[in-house]
Amino acid sequence: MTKRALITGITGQDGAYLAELLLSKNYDVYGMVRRSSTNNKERLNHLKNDIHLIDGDLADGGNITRMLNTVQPDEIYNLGAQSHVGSSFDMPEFTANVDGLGILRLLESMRTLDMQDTKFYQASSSEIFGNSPETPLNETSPFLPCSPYGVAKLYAYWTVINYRQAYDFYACNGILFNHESPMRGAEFVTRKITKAVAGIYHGSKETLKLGNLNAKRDWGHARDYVRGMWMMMQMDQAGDYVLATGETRSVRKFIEAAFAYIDIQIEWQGESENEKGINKKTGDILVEIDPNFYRPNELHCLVGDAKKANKKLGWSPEISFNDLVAEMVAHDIEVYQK
Ligand code: NAP
Ligand code: F7E
Repeated sequence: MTKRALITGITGQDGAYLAELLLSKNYDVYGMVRRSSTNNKERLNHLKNDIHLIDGDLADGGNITRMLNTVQPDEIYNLGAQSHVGSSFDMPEFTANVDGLGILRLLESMRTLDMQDTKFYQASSSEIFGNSPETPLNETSPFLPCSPYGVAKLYAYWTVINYRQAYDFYACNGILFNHESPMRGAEFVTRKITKAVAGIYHGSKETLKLGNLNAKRDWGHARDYVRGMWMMMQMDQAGDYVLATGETRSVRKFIEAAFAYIDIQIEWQGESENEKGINKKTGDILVEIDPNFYRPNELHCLVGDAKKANKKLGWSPEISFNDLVAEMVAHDIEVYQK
């Protein structure tokens, strides 16, 4: 029997990789797409003839109920979100509505439509741990979110658990640490760096302007992480799982790795707002600090422990940090446009 999956956030990085994975497993794939006056379907260009797209928005409950009723999915993957942590400080109410209440709308629609046999995946996030005192972080670590995004995702996390306990839904939280790819949005730090490196490779004289270089993240590849999402949905019982690589690196180290791919060695000079990344060979300034990219509250260090996912799902990441950086820079060099 062909399974039917519904993906919210299908136009995003993970949505595109997940749609690709599910199609390869012969799923019938449906995706919710927000109305936009510009093209928000670029990541789906290669899949557009194989998937069904439905207009919708996580802020509209009636629309969600009608969509679920029409599609009658076997599996729902809720990836839709205002996913930028920095922007969540500027738009806390919008972020709470979509990333928090959006999940409630989906689960309430499932309850109203009596969709007991439909499995539900929630894109939870390592941001719910915030500056937790534990390291590495696992499913039992304390939650101390330190951004409006993290707070909204924590509301969603507990809502999933509540519906699992109260109504016996198969609903799981994938607590995913940062995952990147050539399809990552350009406003996230990794892609911002790899795009700038590609520009410099092609002769651009612009410097790369960034905020806090000392923040550390556990960066994996999105392709590995969507495989983990699917695995969570194939179990007999729903659960909550951390997906992470177990390695952490600073933004500064990511910059060094990305420039190393084009044979540039970065030397750091100066401190805090005056710090600069210099091309060791030529003396050119390539990286500068712009305090506009500092956040009102920073999550300093993330490193995850994915032992539970490894033991119960058999999941482990396959793509290394160096291969991730290489793939992203190579891609941006190839698609670079002035
Ligand atoms: P992304 O590239 O920013 O994609 C977000 C998706 O959500 C886009 O398709 C976007 O549509 C859609 N969306 C935004 N607001 C919506 C609304 N009101 N109604 C319906 N859809 C809406 O994010 P991603 O990196 O693929 O992440 C996927 C999910 O995992 C998100 O929930 C994110 O918070 C979570 N997450 C991501 C990471 C990570 O490192 N990537 C880690 C942990 C958790 P448009 O294309 O129209 O903007
Ligand atoms: O920032 C620092 C910034 O925006 C990473 C989302 O997918 O992962 C992501 O959230 C770090 C932060 O990702 C710039 O301060 C410095 O410490 O790439 P990011 P994020 O905030 O970790 C989690 C797990 C999610 O769930 C989210 O959806 O880099 N940083 N300079 C900068 N960050 C940005 N964006 N831009 C800069 O110029």
